[in-house]
Amino acid sequence: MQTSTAHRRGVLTGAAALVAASAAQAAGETVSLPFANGERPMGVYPEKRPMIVLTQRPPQLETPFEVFDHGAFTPNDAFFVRYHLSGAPPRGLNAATHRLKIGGAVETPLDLGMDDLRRNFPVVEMAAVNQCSGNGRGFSSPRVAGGQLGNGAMGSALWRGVRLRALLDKAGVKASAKAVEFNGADVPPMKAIPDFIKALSVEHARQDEVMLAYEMNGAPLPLLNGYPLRLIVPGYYGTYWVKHLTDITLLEQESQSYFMQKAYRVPDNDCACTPAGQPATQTRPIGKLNVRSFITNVQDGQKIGAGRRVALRGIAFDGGSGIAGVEVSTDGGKAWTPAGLGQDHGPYGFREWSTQVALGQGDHVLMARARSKAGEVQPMTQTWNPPGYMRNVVDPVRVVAA
Ligand SMILES: Nc1nc2c(c(=O)[nH]1)N[C@H]1C(S)=C(S)[C@@H](COP(=O)(O)O)O[C@H]1N2
Ligand SMILES: [Mo]
Repeated sequence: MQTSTAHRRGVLTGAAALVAASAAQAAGETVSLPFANGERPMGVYPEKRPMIVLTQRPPQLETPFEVFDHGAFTPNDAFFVRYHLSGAPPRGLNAATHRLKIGGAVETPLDLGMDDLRRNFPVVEMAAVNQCSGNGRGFSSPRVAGGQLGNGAMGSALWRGVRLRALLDKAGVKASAKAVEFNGADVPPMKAIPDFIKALSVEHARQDEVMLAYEMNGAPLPLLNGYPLRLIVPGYYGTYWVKHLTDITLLEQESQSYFMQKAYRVPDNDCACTPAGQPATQTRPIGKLNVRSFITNVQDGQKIGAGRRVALRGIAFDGGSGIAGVEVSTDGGKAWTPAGLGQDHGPYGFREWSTQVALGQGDHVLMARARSKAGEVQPMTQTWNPPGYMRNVVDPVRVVAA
């Protein structure tokens, strides 16, 4: 998985090369996501195995779902990719010359190289799930605008880097500071298009788990996942995980960024939902991942053997309390039995689960339902919101046993 520097330089030629690469893709290979207009090409991109292409410019790539059946960590070459600005990823990124500036309401502005980060701050390592707010949006009903994603806009990795708090303490956050803004090296193609800038409260930014990562699963970050440095906000949706991080700015007021004030907001109520088809009157910035689970070894529509025990397995995660249990149903949600949980990689990572089921001849509806240690349980019916965020309904997997 380690990428040599020479190879890395070779791929840092920017968007033009990426488009060319994906045009030369896996000779017309396509996949069909199970919703209307779900036909997608597979594309070949630098440092990636063939991925499901949502858009080419900028690259937006989904992980082929079967990858999630192979463990609690998503390999770097299969990890999904999300960008907003058409020129992304930025050109010419190089860990040897990359700078991170910390400024605004601080005592001592900092200008750090990657070596400063590696040498002068304690190393931290953490498993954490990066999931796009719109993961599974393509399944929304009624349908919603936005990228029609299947369930491949998520992944868990072992992130290695430094605690954000260590940098903030070094810079000395002024008592007047309220928010911390994060900006990456990608820039809008035109003045009128807002830059991709995200913010956290100072209080959140100072939490133990918030970090800047330069490694992912034991290798440098792939270019498309934020090389050479990205923000990691365990338990929070991927929108906060700013890639190619260049600037951290302490603000004395709330961030006015378009991506905080206008985009990535959910209805401001307990369910983050509205009646289907209706807009929200009040919104708030999207926050923690809600509890979710997937069956990974059986697909909707699959035939499986009748009358003998067969394995059923998958993954579960939540916003950081950890998974308390996963239950499985083979009758569409009438009866539930607990599954066994796999190794605990920490409260922010994927938790594997497995069990065995025996199915009589005929049609069956399999389901998995996770419960978090905070007491949250996946809902049986889908709530709705205009941008199709935070989907976590229990999904039926229909199988035929024969
Ligand atoms: N610089 C930058 N960082 C970004 C984005 C972006 O467009 N530019 N998109 C965000 C969103 S919405 C998501 S879901 C995650 C996706 O991370 P990934 O591409 O590594 O999977 O990156 C976040 N960080
Ligand atoms: Mo996202």
